[in-house]
Amino acid sequence: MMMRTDYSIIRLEDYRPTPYAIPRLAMTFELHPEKTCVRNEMHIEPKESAGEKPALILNGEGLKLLSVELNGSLLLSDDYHVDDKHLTIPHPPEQAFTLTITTEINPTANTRLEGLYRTSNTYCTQCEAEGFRRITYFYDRPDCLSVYDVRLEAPVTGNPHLLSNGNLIDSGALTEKRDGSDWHFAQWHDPHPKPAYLFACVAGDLARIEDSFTTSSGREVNLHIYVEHGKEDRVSYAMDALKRSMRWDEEVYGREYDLDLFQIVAVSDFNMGAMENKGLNIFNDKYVLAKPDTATDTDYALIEAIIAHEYFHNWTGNRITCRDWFQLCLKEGLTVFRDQEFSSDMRSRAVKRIEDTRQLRSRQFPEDGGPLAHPVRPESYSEINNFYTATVYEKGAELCRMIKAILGRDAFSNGLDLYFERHDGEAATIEDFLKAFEDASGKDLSQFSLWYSQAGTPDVAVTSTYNAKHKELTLAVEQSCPATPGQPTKRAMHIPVRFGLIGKNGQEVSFTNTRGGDIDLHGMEGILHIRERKQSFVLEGVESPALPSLLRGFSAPVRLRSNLTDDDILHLMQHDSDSFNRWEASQYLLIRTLIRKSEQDNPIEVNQRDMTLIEALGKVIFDPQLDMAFRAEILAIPSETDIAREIGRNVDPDAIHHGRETFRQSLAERLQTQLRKLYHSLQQHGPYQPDAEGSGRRALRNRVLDLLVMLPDKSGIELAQIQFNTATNMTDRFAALASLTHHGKDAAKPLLTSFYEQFKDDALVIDKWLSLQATSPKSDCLATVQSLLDHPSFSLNNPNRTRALIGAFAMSNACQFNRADGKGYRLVADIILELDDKNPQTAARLLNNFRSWRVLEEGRQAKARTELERIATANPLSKDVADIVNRCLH
Ligand code: 0A1
Ligand code: ZN
Repeated sequence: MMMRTDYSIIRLEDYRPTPYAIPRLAMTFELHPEKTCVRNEMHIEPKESAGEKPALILNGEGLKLLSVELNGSLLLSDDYHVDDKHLTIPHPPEQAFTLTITTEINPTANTRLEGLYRTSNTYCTQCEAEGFRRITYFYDRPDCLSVYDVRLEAPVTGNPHLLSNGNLIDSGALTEKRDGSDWHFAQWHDPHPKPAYLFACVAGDLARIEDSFTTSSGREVNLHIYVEHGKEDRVSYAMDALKRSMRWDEEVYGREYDLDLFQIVAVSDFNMGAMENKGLNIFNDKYVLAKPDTATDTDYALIEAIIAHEYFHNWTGNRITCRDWFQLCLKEGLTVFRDQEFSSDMRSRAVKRIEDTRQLRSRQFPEDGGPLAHPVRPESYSEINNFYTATVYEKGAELCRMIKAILGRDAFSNGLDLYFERHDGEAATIEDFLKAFEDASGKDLSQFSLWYSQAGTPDVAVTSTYNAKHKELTLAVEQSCPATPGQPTKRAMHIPVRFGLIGKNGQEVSFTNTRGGDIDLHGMEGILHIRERKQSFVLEGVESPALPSLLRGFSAPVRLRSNLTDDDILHLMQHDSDSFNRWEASQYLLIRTLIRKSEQDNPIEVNQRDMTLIEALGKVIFDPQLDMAFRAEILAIPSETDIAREIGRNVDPDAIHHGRETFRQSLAERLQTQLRKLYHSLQQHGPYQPDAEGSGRRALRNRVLDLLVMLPDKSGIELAQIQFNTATNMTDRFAALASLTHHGKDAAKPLLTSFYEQFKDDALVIDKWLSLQATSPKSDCLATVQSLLDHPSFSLNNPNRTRALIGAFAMSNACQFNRADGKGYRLVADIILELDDKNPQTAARLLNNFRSWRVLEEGRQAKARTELERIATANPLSKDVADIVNRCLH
């Protein structure tokens, strides 16, 4: 098989600073849909004064070069050379100089959505990671920090708003008409030096919603959110989340906003979730727009988290940025950690931790266990866009959480303050970050730093034995980490395991002293600092036999095994004082049961073990003392992907689906009377509120409904129909429709039609409608998806539509994507190949869904391989897709 392997590899060890600095630049954009002219006047200084001056090599791609001027004089083409990726000046002046480059670009033809592009008649930019080089020639790398002056010029009609980073300095009409129309300009100045990836500009006709925020030191900041006209009534939640984020960062991290203006623009064509450009965040409109009848509770929670995430980047990412893209987790891991903490403070901490752990296990663990595994700080890449991954983001956040657990809250906070103090205005590294914590705490993090360089999910096995005579409990621990691409062997890591002891009576059991290893004690709890491959920790003064409740709050991103029996775990599920570990115990038992069901010829039979688990689940679900969101989490039975991951090899998705459905049916049948009662008792009174209490209640009620719909007597179907027709919010309407659709009920069809009719002009709601149909486990799903590709509401040109239909099918429909006949793979591969030329970043993201193909049974593996090879040999093929497919096949 011929595969393209001619893509260059960038390595961390090859990092070299640039020989020139560009401390400031002045850009002028003459905006035109097909021929935008960009004049870029750079002040350039050699870094070393003595000796022969090296060549100046600037990045640039897809640009039409109009002119190059040096200190105001036009350069002849002999004085520089240009290839498809660079502009080189072999002999630049020895002293500081001004280089002015004028280029022409075509925003309308830009379907990659990197650089300057058009979305719904608005000009918009996306420069992270390497989009700036599609606007002008520059040092397009994060360690080149510059002060930007930006002038935007455009026709008044169609572009009343001209936005860029920083503060608006001047604006007005241009005296002369151009092409017969009136033009105007806006001049922006951003005083904070920034790398090119944080540059942004927007021009268009949008609605502006205004508010303001007074910082803790008393400065007034104007807040502007721009959305498409007609969507003004969907901005209030995002604005409120922004103000809460600003306050929280002041109160918890002592970080104040640093400009007079903070702007957010919501656009409908965007490759990712949002972008933290300095003072001008650009968002996928999915993560800004919400009102109760179009957005679900999940949408609201995501909006809150992403608004916070982008805002928090102002300090962790913008004020202190990354030296190079290998350090991406420096900004992303830390900022995810901060947004997770913010959401925990806004909502239920325990439930947020459960959600984040679930997410980490379902998205990051498969990445870490498959062909795309890479360290949190990778050491090489061919396409950086492919490294915006769950490992860099979510595992990166876990590493920050572990640092906090190891240092303790105060030393962690001092360490961060020191990091801000030392590196404000700089492009930093992971070494800088860890050093700040070491210096602030006096602790040695050198072994801990392996978490940044070793890929793979460590395995921790714990054997607990109680010695009644000595009143001692011994925890014998063994750690290992599977091989990952390029890393056949691993060193022992520093793993913090938070734990407590639960006695036979369900009470917490104390311990007085410890031996054998480093253990921090906090009241009835402790943290084991596992550092060796094999190690025994002894807890002394344990008066009665006790069970260890291990890895509380998922204190380290590892797989834990122990010698606890199912009965022990059931005991923890019922009595653990740590609610996270009660949920964890339920998950463990459920997964074991569901694996067993998937292996049985007749999974319908309910044995004593199943009954015990069902009763224990019932006790939690029906316990009115417990938080409803927590009860809903217990009722969210592990997904088919979770079960497949635990099985790990020779996976048959149909058997998993069948086993899981039968167990859920048994659960519904055995608990039906109480479930019905619970459903009715959770009815909404009063107006919809997207807060923790309201969303917890709806989550619990809708999970109950989903079980009731499975009952053979059709009463659940009727409840779902009534709920759909009488719902006062999208959460309840959509949940009812989802249950009917996914259980293949005939009643779904007319409701799907009426839903479409009601919302057909609302693209974000239509995305839900597309996803719902694409995630049906029934065998007609493939044909439905195929026909939806031709539906007038679908377009492959829009990333949200593509993800809603094809992304959802590949990521969240284990049975149908992994159909035994291979037609699911073929459909997704066809789309990847069609999309590759238009939008390689989105195509490569879709391809990620093939990453676990080797855990499947042989027949499916062969079908998946055929499609991967078809993609690998396609010509031409983008670097983005080639990188992922080659790694998947190796
Ligand atoms: N830095 C942004 C997300 C982002 C990442 C990559 C992009 O293009 C490759 C675009 C946006 C964030 O973390 O929110
Ligand atoms: Zn981010």
